[in-house]
Amino acid sequence: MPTTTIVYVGLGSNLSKPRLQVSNAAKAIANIENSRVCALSSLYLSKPMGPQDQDDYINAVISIETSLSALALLDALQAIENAAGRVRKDNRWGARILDCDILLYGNESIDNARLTVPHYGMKLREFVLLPLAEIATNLYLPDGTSVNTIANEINSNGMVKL
Ligand code: A4P
Ligand code: MG
Repeated sequence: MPTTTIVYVGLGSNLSKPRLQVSNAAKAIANIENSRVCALSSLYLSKPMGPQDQDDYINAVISIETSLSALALLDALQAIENAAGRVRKDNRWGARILDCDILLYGNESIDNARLTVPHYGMKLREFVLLPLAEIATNLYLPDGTSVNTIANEINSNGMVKL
């Protein structure tokens, strides 16, 4: 029995029917090899972080149990983004069809050219923390931070749970 790891993935979309994009992404993630879905949060409607001349986002967090390495999982998630029609542009934090970010890979801290885990922005984003706290009661980050504590403290910024 290979070792498995619990992974949390943040999903976001604000183009091309975002609700459908996020639910299709969850279905595609359920089909990743050597992995199974543990939980999917509600969908949330959030104000854009970054440039304001873009539509609101649909966000969610999904947890999976996987025996894939973090980089193999990143490859699988990027293939799902590409299949959804994601075009990578230079405009930081601009509109996108689908973003799949690895938030947490077990209790590991990873920092290499392709991957930074925990995700660099997760502690500051209501559209990550609130869906994460919904499906991960009593979760702690590798640095010992309680997800519930920071989720309770963050400004929800008008985000709506759908
Ligand atoms: N990469 C490094 N670490 C990771 C990780 N933990 N998970 C690398 C996934 N990828 C990671 O990613 C660029 C490179 O980051 C990848 O090739 C991978 O090797 P990308 O998806 O092409 O770029 P990006 O997501 O546009 O960049 P960035 O700066 O990470 O964007 P953010 O920070 O994700 O912000 N507002 C709302 N309300 N909701 C949103 O979801 N999202 C963004 C994007 C902006 N505003 C938003 C939202
Ligand atoms: Mg991304």
